Amino acid sequence: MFEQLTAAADHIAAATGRESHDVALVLGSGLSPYAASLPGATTVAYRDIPHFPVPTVTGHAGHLASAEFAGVRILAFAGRTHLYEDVPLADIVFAVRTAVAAGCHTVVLTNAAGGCGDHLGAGDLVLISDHLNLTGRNPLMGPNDERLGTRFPDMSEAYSKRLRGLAREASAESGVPLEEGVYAWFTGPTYETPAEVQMAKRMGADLVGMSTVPEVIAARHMGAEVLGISLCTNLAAGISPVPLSHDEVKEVAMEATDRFTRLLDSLLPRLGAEGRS
Ligand code: 8IG
Repeated sequence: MFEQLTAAADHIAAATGRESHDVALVLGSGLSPYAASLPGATTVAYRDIPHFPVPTVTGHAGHLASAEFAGVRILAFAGRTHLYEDVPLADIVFAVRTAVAAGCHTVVLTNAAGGCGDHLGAGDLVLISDHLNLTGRNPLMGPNDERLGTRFPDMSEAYSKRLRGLAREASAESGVPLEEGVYAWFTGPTYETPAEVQMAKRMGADLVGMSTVPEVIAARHMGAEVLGISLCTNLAAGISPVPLSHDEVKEVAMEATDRFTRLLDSLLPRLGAEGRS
């Protein structure tokens, strides 16, 4: 794994002409257009990066973009791999691990998710304050490579308080409202039953989704600071009066792209100052 990550990070450095990057940005369903909107971005196809997994689901792209934005070197990932593709968890976290190997000290993970918190509605952007891993799986299961991180990583502040403060500043500056909530990770690919949504809600979840948590775990394992932002594209099953559809999700995501872009444009310049190598 370590050698594969090094090879992938070396390829990205050569292909982008940037020997190191500062901030990784993983773009969720419908949010990938942001990668192309970064000024002067150089794109690299996942399939050209050694050992890099290529996602299979429609609506998920498969490339990264490298750009320098307000002095911050950003590696933006359009398209990710999910547990429901039945691939090894090592593949699911490969992109985030590569980004940290490529120098990123900060990892911003975004996703589209269902909302079950009483304060949430479709279209809301939500700062993830913590998570519930309801899959029974963990990307760190198996032998631990001490070159990547410790056997038993602390998760008491998986989602950095400091970064959440910066996101709040970006929200105030950009005028883009930001809610806050706990994200529960399910395997998918089915959406939840109404009973499962009620279970998650009573356990403390405000959001339900199929990604992000393994990437957070891997990024924390490697010592990166993490920020998570969900786009609540739908009220979760049983809370919404209508059945969930992937088309509805895509429609809400498109409507939110502009707000999301304004928030990130204000946020990213705040993420560069520390830890630059
Ligand atoms: I978008 O309601 C989106 N992704 N698990 N449940 C789960 N994942 C989702 C949902 C949802 N909406």
